[in-house]
Amino acid sequence: MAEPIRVVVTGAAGQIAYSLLYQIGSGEVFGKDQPLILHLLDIPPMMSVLEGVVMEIADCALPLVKEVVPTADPAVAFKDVEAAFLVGAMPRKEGMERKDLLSANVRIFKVQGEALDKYAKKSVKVLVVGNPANTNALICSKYAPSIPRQNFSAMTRLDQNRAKAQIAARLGIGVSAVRNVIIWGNHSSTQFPDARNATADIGKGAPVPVYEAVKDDAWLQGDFVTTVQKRGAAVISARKMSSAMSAAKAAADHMHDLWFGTAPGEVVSMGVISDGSYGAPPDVVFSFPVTIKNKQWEIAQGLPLDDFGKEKLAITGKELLEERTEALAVCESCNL
Ligand code: NAX
Repeated sequence: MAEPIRVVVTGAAGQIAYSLLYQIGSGEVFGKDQPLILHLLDIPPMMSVLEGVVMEIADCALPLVKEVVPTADPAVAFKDVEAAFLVGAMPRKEGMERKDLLSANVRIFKVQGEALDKYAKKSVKVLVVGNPANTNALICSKYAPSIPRQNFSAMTRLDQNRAKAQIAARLGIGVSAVRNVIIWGNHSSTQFPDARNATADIGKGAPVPVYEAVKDDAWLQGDFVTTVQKRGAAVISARKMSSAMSAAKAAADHMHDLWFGTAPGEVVSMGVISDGSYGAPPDVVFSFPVTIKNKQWEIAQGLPLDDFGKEKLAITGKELLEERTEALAVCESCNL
């Protein structure tokens, strides 16, 4: 059997981690023959809750899990890790301004960036889930200069999975029959779920473009987009808690694809450092369609983007630039 790899999950006492840890431990992310040492980071007041999570992992009797390291110390949490799920973040509290939220998170992701820089393997793959995920990933990478910027990504896979499920339901087909729906931009309500490049296998020979199969451009550019953009709020309103099971599944999908690559002809969406492709602002973490090979992503080039799409990309790009300006101002004003 292979040597165990060290994998850290932050926010490990929270609700997303509660679903995610089982998926990692059961081999769904890194493979069924990859032993694991799980590092679980949370804040000091959550240590007793974390103890319960550790007991449950033991009680799952997962053969791949060789050791569990619960801690409140980033130096321990990030030591020699090869994969990092940064789930823990400061949640938005009632009456909190975006500025305050950004400021609290800049501090968290600075500390974690520095700890990754100092203690993690240089090849570590870092997935940021905690919101505002794109800008948190940017800040984390800024404070980890010895780790390639390529190795940081932010999660928009939940949005992609939501978009895919909406189209499959509309066409009355299975989710795996829908491919290449793209999420552009920020993981926020300005994101652009785009079906222009997507295909659907509707059981009549080769897959057809989703626009042809749905035959309702107004829906694809209207209700479909807003449903995906507002899905998180809809789940909160129904469940009184934010998406957790689906968020954990998406985090597992994202890291799995980083590890094992994408299928031929398939693109997946993730927030990665922008090189200005498709007119997106450079040097923000922007969700693009990517292909992955040998654990490296590449932005898929040359995909069609109409005027409607370009307009949507401009809106979400502008929001990311504003977030970056505010986050960097926090770094400066606090001498971080
Ligand atoms: P919970 O509040 O259930 O758990 C968060 C955990 O993080 C808590 O246990 C908390 O103590 C811990 N934490 C806070 N600061 C920490 C720090 N500095 N170091 C380590 N741990 C720390 O939230 P949960 O529902 O699990 O959501 C976690 C994050 O995911 C939130 O920021 C949320 O907004 C974000 N989401 C991101 C999504 C995405 O698609 N990118 C979708 C789902 C989710 O909304």
